[in-house]
Amino acid sequence: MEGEQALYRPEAWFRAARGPRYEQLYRHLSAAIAAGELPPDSRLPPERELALIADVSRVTVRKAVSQLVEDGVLEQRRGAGTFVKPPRSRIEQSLSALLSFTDYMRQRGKTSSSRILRRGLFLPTPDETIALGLSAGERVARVERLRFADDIALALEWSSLPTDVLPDPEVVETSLYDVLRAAGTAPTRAVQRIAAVNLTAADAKLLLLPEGAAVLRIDRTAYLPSGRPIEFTRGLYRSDIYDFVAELRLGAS
Ligand code: 16G
Repeated sequence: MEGEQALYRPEAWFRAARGPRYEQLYRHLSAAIAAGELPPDSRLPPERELALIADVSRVTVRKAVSQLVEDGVLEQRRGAGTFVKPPRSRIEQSLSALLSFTDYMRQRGKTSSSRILRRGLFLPTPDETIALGLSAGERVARVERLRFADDIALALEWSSLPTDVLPDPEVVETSLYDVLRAAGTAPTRAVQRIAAVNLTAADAKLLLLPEGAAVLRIDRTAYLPSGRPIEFTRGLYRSDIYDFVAELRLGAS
């Protein structure tokens, strides 16, 4: 109990001039949960007790705790208290099969959905021009989405395609690959580049993660059988939920 209380004492989390107390307490608890110092199913002290140990007001405790509930790392169980939520099962995604987000989730019996952040025809960036082999003056079709599985925000994706492949980005409602398949322009090969990055404040807000949280960034360039690149998608994927698995064979090149 003593050891447990030390986690909440002001010495453990409060620094003068490092921002509001509720924010510091929130970040501290979030890190303690991520590090396993507060293991799944452990119970937080009741609000009044926690306020006493942490030497803050109950309002401060409530604000930090409700943010963690909103992040999905704590849950309030009626009549029992506030608990660390057990981790979600991880999603394994094969790096050798060319599937879409909707396909992966369907395979796992999950319901996928998307929130469209922006869609339309734009002037391409130099990266898009190179990845898609666009000519000078050509515009690019873009679809920017926040992607959910069973209502949990898992990924942010920015997809760019040549306008003859996707003349009207507005038609992408759920699955981009379903739209391409229907038009006979689904890619058959892709190259992916994977990196670990830290979330900016704006992206963290959308994914309901703390700012700076580590995520996987995957850039996919996908090609038609002719070798023409028709999709460039940059995605940020929750690394606490996703595992990208690659199968390796001796002698294969
Ligand atoms: C996957 C692809 C992404 C593609 C999307 C299409 C990775 C790393 N990325 O998320 O490039 O645009 O699927 O999904 O797998 P949709 O058909 O459900 O829109």
